[in-house]
Amino acid sequence: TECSPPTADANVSQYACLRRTTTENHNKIFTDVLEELAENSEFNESKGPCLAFRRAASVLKSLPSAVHCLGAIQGLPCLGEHTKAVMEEILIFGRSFKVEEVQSDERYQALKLFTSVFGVGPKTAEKWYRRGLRSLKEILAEPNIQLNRMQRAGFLYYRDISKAVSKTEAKALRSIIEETAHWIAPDSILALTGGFRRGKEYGHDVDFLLTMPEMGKEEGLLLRVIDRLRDQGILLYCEHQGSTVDMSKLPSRRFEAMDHFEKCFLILRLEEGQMERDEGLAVRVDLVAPPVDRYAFALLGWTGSRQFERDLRRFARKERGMCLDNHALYDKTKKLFLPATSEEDIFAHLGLEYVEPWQRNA
Ligand code: 8DG
Ligand code: MN
Ligand code: MN
Repeated sequence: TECSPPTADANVSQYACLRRTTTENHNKIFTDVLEELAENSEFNESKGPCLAFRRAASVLKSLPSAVHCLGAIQGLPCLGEHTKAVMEEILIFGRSFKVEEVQSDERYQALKLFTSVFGVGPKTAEKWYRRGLRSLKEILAEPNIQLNRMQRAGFLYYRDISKAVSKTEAKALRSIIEETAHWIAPDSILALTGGFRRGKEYGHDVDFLLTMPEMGKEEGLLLRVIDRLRDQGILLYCEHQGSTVDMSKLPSRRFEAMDHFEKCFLILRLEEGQMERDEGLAVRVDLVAPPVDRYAFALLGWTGSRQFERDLRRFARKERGMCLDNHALYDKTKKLFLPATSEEDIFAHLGLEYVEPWQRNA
């Protein structure tokens, strides 16, 4: 068949922060497979291949149309030999044998299932797999397994929190938390972040930032909000982490490292009438409380996507000699921190055109 002209003339960047990626993905048949292969590589601790598959999927998500032949991806960045082989299978057979092999693998199935439980990471999942455990039922029936508090909540609310949260439900939660925060501090600021800020219709959780317009006034606010949510009877689970922000430190290199803001990982209950469903629903909520002078960095960092954030940091480091994380931007040449009161400021410091949140679905 005749090949459509290469997409490559669009001059697609290797950096997600130089691409615009909306939620409209024209190449889902490829990216779903590539992301599954990335996850499998992650389980096998193959960091290189994992990153390669994620980058490839991210590039394909940014394309304005579907790829119909291999010629169309010529010259695109981040598409290696493995990725091209997978894409060729899908183009010719309509399916990927490589991913089917992964999907039928017992270890992959078990690790995917175990890590779908809130509080269970790849390390714990691997440990359980090595003990011969294969199902969630088996884990709960195994007397020698000590679950921590988060994992117990993960199992207890598994049915609800493994379902996707809708935008309507996210907005209902936003109203509840905002009302609670305003009841405590009328000038407090609550912002929806994460996938819903990027315009996604569904998410695995709902992410918020909470701050005060005056520096230092945010101290103690998060704990009071949590107490109030508890009093209202909608707090099902709370893991609170105090602030460990140390501003003398340079921005961290490792993206996967958690930031140092005060935060809590919650499970909240949405009641009937607050959503489209006919029964109550347990929902995962992340609530982060940065001081206002860090707000722009926190907002940029928590809006995601993860791939967009990774590339923003990589771009800062490789192309600008700067170090970016959720707290700050540091210019290594000038040896100074670059302040910002908005996301636009940060893009400007980096010499990047502003990318709207809904264009960051890399
Ligand atoms: P989803 O919930 O719909 O699955 O998508 P998401 O909203 O994009 O993912 P997320 O896992 O909720 O993460 C939102 C952003 O927050 C993402 O860009 C990564 C960022 N993030 C941090 N620190 C941390 C952290 O400690 N844990 C998690 N889970 N995410 C973090 O900056
Ligand atoms: Mn989220
Ligand atoms: Mn989250």
